[in-house]
Amino acid sequence: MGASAAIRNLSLVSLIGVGSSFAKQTLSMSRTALDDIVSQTGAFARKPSSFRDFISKDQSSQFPAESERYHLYVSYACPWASRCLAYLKLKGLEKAISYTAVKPIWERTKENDDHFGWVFPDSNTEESGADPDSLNGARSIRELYDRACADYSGRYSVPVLWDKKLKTIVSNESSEIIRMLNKEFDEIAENADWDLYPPHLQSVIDEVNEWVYDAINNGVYKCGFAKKQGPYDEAVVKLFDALDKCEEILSKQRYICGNELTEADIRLFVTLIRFDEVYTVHFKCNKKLLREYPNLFNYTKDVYQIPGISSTVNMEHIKKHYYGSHPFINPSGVVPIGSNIDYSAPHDRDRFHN
Ligand SMILES: N[C@@H](CCC(=O)N[C@@H](CS)C(=O)NCC(=O)O)C(=O)O
Repeated sequence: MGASAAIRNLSLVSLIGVGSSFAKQTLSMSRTALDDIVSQTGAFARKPSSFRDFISKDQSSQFPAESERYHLYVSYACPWASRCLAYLKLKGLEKAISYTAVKPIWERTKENDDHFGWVFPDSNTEESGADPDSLNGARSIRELYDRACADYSGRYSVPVLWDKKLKTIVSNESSEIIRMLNKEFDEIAENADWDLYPPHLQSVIDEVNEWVYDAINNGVYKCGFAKKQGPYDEAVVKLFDALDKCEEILSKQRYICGNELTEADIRLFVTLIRFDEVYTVHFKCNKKLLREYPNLFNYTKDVYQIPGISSTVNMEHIKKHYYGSHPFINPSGVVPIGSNIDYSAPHDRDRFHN
């Protein structure tokens, strides 16, 4: 399997200052993103993913690219999982790689402990957009991790890229899964020509990814999960500086790395699409709304309207998840009404030539 035991056996950091008794109980042993809050500083520090194998076009490799061999477990709520789903659609890999979406709100994953996490519905009709795990018959994402690694002690996160043949997890790191989907399946992909990480733009994409990840993708979580004013202040300033920078770049070109769509756009998009409905309120990212940035707002509509992308955005799951799964932020679980923005409305990005 190749993933290092050291990474898997992540030490657990306990939470302090959790608002409700429910949350205290829930989080006392859990291994969720909330455990990545450093108790002394109150800052959110995301831990690395555990399963880091790679599917290769090389048919002699341990995980060769093959049609119908791999399965992707996702949550429509999760930006990291959604970027993998976006690749599945863009590359035309839906027939080759099957997928299942979990229910949006975390539930107890075992009767005899306090962990809350991703679970599957019992039937196809229980939760629109979510399906039972017809492949492995698991009740939770946790169960899949436990099957793949008996002494697993990391987080039970999505996405999970599952190998049906070896019955294990290939990868739970979305930034690496999207690289596999981009090129390794090109013998099978319906849209093999679409390269979102082309050699001539790789250094620009890497550079953009770095600051976008730190300040925006992970930045919203640093704002939302901060337990003290200092780390929040630092993260929120960095976030809006980075959004201002994007706005400036997008006033001159259609996409974030030039006039062609790249990986960096998909990575940025999954955060932007959640911004006004969730991050503004739930994660306290309220210095400005996304729709107050003309270029960023139109850009978000532009990417949303690329064929296949809108099917990866399930706003009901997104809202239910965030507002309903973090009781220490929103103890009542009440979901705010939001502005129900129509991202399929016309945009002005055609003014740039690509
Ligand atoms: N590094 C991972 C992060 C994935 C991640 O944090 N997923 C969240 C949902 S947005 C999750 O599943 N959290 C469950 C948990 O932490 O227990 C990736 O990019 O694939």
